[in-house]
Amino acid sequence: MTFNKLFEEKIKKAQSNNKPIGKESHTRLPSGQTLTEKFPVLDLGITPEVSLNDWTLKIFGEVTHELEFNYENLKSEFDIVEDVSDFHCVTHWSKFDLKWKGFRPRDLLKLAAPLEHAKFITFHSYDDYTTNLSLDAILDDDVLLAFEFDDQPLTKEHGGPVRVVVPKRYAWKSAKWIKSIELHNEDRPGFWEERGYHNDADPWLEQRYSK
Ligand SMILES: Nc1nc2c(c(=O)[nH]1)N[C@H]1C(S)=C(S)[C@@H](COP(=O)(O)O)O[C@H]1N2
Ligand SMILES: [Mo]
Repeated sequence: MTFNKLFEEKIKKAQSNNKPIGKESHTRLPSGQTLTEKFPVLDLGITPEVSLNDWTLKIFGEVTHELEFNYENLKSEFDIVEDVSDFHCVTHWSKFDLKWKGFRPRDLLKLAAPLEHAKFITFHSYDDYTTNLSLDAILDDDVLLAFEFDDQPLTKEHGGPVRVVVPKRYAWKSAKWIKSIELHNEDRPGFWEERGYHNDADPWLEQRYSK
């Protein structure tokens, strides 16, 4: 079987796997979290100025085809999907029912055709922020490259023109101002992961900090 087939099977599995990863049954609000109505802004304090017209996204590293997209390419090649999901920040606030619209990274990755040993990714952002995940973690239905929030263009405070949303992990894994996705065969800690945050960041397992 070629790896493309294997990768497509991974995606199929991800499609039927929409539960939080930590627990089979769980409360909607993970332990240690408090619900907020507001949508706080949290980042390193550098807000990159990138317009949707100038924005590009690269996929590089352990892939068969390194690719570069702009918004027009994405719109003409991939489905635009809407998803409503919850958001859990490690600083203990959670927000329910955030309405995102965007592209699925797995659709882009399929075109890039990850090499067989590529098991990990790094999101690189325009503010030089990075965060890492397993490749599997970003194949789920609810993982988006979002350009709209609440039916409006994503504001730059929240990561516009385009950010990542990974609802099943603490929010620091949801890279704002996404610039590129790098695939690796070995895991590489990102900005917060190097500074003591947990590598996996499952809110239902309270994976806040590494020991
Ligand atoms: N590029 C980038 N993405 C980032 C961050 C950052 O500093 N830079 N901060 C992370 C953290 S710690 C959190 S809690 C969420 C916050 O997203 P929000 O500002 O939209 O609430 O973005 C994450 N994504
Ligand atoms: Mo955060």
